[in-house]
Amino acid sequence: MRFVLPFVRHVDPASHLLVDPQNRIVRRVSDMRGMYGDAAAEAELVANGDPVLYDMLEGDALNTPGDLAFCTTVLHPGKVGDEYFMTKGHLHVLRDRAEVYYILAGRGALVCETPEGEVDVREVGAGDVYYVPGGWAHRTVNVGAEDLVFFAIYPAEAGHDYAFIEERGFRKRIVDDGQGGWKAVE
Ligand code: M6P
Ligand code: ZN
Repeated sequence: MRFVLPFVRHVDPASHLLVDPQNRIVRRVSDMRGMYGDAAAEAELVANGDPVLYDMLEGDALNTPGDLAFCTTVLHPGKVGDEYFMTKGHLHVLRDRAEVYYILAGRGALVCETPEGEVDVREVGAGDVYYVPGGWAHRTVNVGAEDLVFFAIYPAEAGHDYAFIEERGFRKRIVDDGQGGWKAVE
């Protein structure tokens, strides 16, 4: 068995950003075609600048079973129609692998669902630790006016399975409640 050496990385306490990420992934509205409920609003945004929804700053690409992967995600504020900006959401390829989110800034709604039909929606803010058990698809939604920034830690071998979400979506959508807040709708 070979192990990596211990190491230190840095998340800037002011910006909350992971310094010198190994990889950066940017997702725009066009990367999530068909995932928002309002197709016309989605098409209009794509045609008008195709804004960035979120940036993922990934730490060291460790992929040996037993290793942990980590990542800072910056999810910007905004809406597609009345639906708040969100991540794609995924299950883990290895279904029983869990994940921890530490919320660094902003306000979010975390939507978890199982393929069997259970649903769990929580509001979180800076300082909250959110635990995603194995078997739950997870999506993050920015329900605030500022960037939602969170640090995620998960087993390196877990893998991202987007097919389930792309095929049938999440049951709950997080939309503007018309009073500056949010509500979950079917
Ligand atoms: C978190 C972690 C990452 C994930 C990212 C964005 O940082 O869960 O593994 O990639 O959020 O989510 P998604 O992959 O669903 O776009
Ligand atoms: Zn995950």
